Amino acid sequence: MKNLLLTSPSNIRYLSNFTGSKAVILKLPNKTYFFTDSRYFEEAKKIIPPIFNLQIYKKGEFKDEWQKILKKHRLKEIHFEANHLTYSALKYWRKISRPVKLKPQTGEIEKLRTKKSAQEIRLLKKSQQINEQVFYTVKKHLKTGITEKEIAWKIQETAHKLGCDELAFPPIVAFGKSTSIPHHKTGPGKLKKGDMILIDMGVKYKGMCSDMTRTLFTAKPTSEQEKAYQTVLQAQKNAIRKLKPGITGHKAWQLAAKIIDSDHFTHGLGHGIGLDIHESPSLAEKSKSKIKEGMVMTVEPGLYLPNKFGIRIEDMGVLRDKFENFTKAQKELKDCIVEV
Ligand SMILES: [Mn+2]
Repeated sequence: MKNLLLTSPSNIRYLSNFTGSKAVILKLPNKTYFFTDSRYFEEAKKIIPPIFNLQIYKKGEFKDEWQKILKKHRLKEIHFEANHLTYSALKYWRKISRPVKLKPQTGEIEKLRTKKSAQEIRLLKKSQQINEQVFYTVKKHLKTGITEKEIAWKIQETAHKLGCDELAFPPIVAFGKSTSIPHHKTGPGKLKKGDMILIDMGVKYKGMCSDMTRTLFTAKPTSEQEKAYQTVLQAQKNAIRKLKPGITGHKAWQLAAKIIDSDHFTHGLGHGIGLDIHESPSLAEKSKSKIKEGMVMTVEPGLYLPNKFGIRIEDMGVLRDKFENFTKAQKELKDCIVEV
């Protein structure tokens, strides 16, 4: 096993439960060090599992502590997290670690994170339950004249009231034509009678993210809209029904892509979710990674007609021998028409 220098907050939290802002883990094959400064001593002592060798240093004395450990283990090289270290931070680490070589790696800890524990699954499900409570509360505020930003703010406020840590990502709220942009930037647009509405939202509860998208109608859908909606819904249901352990991310994507014309389905089918909103595996056209039992993921096909409208329906759940859906929010077309 490699010697790992871990600086990603999510990876640190995953291994140690620590949520403070200042910590570094040095993971060696037979010993794991946890470095934090004296401000976090009390918290670290309480929550860091005993397997960690806790190294508390005073401000300004980290370098000496670090070098002592490198010498003690006669390390030759350490692998840093290429996706989680800035260039200037790397220069610092190289300087204080000399003559030990620093080499990049990606995914060592992320790999462990793909299969969720029973506790993580419980929290992810709970996170999505709260997300739906937020959604149903906010839905009542959909009235003509309200702006996308005001709805986004209601989501934030309601999540806070319901005890969430924070949002999992800034919500996407799109009215009318803006629904045709898959990642529309929530703006000042006002809701008009007849607009379609797309809301993509997620909360963080005890560190765990949720993610859901619903597309709503404020008037009877046109036949084009209805046809598009039923296509996306059918594609999503087909994927949910047929997801099973062992298939590749590509195969999973195809379950929906063969139903929606690929010119209009312009993104992946879904993604792993956990401490981070986007984790492995990727359920996408070019993904060769296999989906496995115990992984928690989203299923979110979409269909976008530029300058007209867009539709996305997103649920999340855990893969057992089949996909167990956490998302209960209604998605049949008749239940997605709102009075504004
Ligand atoms: Mn998503």
